[in-house]
Amino acid sequence: MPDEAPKNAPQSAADAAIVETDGFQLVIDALKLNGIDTIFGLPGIPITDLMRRLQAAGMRVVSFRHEQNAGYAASIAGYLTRKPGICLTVSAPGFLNGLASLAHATTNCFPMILISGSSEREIVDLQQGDYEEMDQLAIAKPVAKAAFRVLHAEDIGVGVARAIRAALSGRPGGVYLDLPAKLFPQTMEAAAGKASLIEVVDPAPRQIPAPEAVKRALDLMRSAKKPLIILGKGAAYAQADADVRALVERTGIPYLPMSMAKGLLPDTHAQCASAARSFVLPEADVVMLVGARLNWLLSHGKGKTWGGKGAKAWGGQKFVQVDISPQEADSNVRIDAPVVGDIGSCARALLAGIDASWPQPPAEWLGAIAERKDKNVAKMAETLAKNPSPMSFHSALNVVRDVVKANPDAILVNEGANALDFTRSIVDMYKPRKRIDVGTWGIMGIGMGYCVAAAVVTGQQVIAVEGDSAFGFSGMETETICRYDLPVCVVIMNNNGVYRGDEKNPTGGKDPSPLVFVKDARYEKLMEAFGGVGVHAKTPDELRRAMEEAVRTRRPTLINAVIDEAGGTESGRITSLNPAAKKKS
Ligand code: ADP
Ligand code: TZD
Ligand code: MG
Repeated sequence: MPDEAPKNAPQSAADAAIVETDGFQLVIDALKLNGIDTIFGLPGIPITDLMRRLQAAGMRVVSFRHEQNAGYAASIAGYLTRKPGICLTVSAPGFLNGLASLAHATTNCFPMILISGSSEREIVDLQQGDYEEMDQLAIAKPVAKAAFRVLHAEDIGVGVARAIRAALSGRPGGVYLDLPAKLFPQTMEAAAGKASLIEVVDPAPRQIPAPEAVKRALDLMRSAKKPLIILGKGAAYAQADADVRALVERTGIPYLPMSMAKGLLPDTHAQCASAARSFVLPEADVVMLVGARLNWLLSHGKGKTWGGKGAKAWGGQKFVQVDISPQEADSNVRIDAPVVGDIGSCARALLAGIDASWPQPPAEWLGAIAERKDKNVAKMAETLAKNPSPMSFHSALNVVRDVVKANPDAILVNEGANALDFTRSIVDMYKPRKRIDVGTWGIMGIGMGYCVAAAVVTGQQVIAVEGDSAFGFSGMETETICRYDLPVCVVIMNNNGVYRGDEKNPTGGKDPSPLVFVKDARYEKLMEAFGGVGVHAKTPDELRRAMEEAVRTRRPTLINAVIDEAGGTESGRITSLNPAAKKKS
């Protein structure tokens, strides 16, 4: 009875699909419109269908075994790509599992969006006991750079746009986007829905530094007798690699890379002062920080590390700080020349003021550094050449060092205590953003999530060097690595425990020490359980063969490298922060 139908009524189910859209589709369309192509998450009520439909819409959807790992994956995907990494979780418990990664992203200045489904607002607010009831928005706020909730389908475009802009602009960070279950089935007219979406224009606007700030910084650097540049992971994130390198090379100033800035210039660069770190920090007179904060990782710019007489005394250095956050300067010590802007714009502005008349640093300073470097490198070479049985951290990492050198495009994931500190100092990096690790907090648990994300977003071989304790935090994701058939080679530095494996229960009781694990655990069987390759490596030769094979075949591989259980020290290299170790010393 076509005559009786209203004029604008759909003629068929297919037509109805064309004129109407729903909340699910609008979320997908909003993300796609903004170039999001990968989602890390874990399904369940109310986002199961969202994950299915994201995949159906052509997105890469990577499904994890625990939300914390999906979240860490999203955070590092954001760091590696400068697009917000997306983590999708269910409500309350899934959201809470993802929350650690949201806080981690904010702390490390990584752009990430945690999107969680949530329960019915009215019931949550009256605390009437909904399924997975929780006021997630309120809980996310203190650890997020920004947090938003969308209640109506027509606001999805704005909600996603605001989340993306908040994650990427200025100092990047973690953003929370709360999507209540009721939002997804809401329908609206498709054309109006499409018109409501926002493609974010210039989400990370350049920030040009003020000319007078640039001049102030250059004048200070020029006057230095013992200048030093410190490169941080903000500089690596900025992807202004050529300009940062030109800044270092044209000034001729020695530089220290922070952990994740290793490789921004090759660690083998003549101006790299890593091997003389404990000499250059207290000796330098003017220090330029580029995308690095003066937090605990740099002893807050004070104390003995910096030549201060006393734990909190200023060492007398002057500081230039190049950073996108105007609030960062003076956080710990006086910053004499803050340069506020994005690293690329700042590096270019500084370079414009460095001409042929720029004085190279005094030969005396460069010579003193070279001397320390040579001595320390020779000492290290001697240690690396030893071949004890069982393997030491050094003899095992000597192999990793060679394999990374032969595969400079591989991404190195690293966590643990001794397993972290030794790797950082022994394994040279050759290219930018190839080393990803525990970051600002020194957290355990980033390992397998980082491996998955690095392999998925870059397509490169991933090599993870993991403490046996560190690995345990995310070990189940070896299944994820196998399921997606990712080129990940995990090397566990297995010393039977946290820091070392030889601690005893002081009471002589049956329980083991809280710091040790099952002796000689066969972690490699975990990878075998899911169809990957497992190797038990007791010598450097066995380790080398297994790593070379993993890189050649790109198969998921776990190598259980057996390390002397008495080889580590408590807290790795950060004994100064450990009250127990302090007491002992
Ligand atoms: P590291 O741990 O390597 O020392 P931090 O995480 O402490 O590095 O510091 C990174 C700094 O880089 C932060 O202060 C952040 O504001 C800054 N930053 C991040 N992205 C940019 C950018 N694009 N331009 C300038 N500064 C940036
Ligand atoms: N929990 C979290 C989330 N982060 C942490 N940093 C810690 C606990 C404390 N911690 C460290 O700082 S390192 C470490 C823990 C538990 C593990 C060290 O043991 P490992 O490495 O086996 O990973 P080594 O090589 O044995 O030192
Ligand atoms: Mg260990």
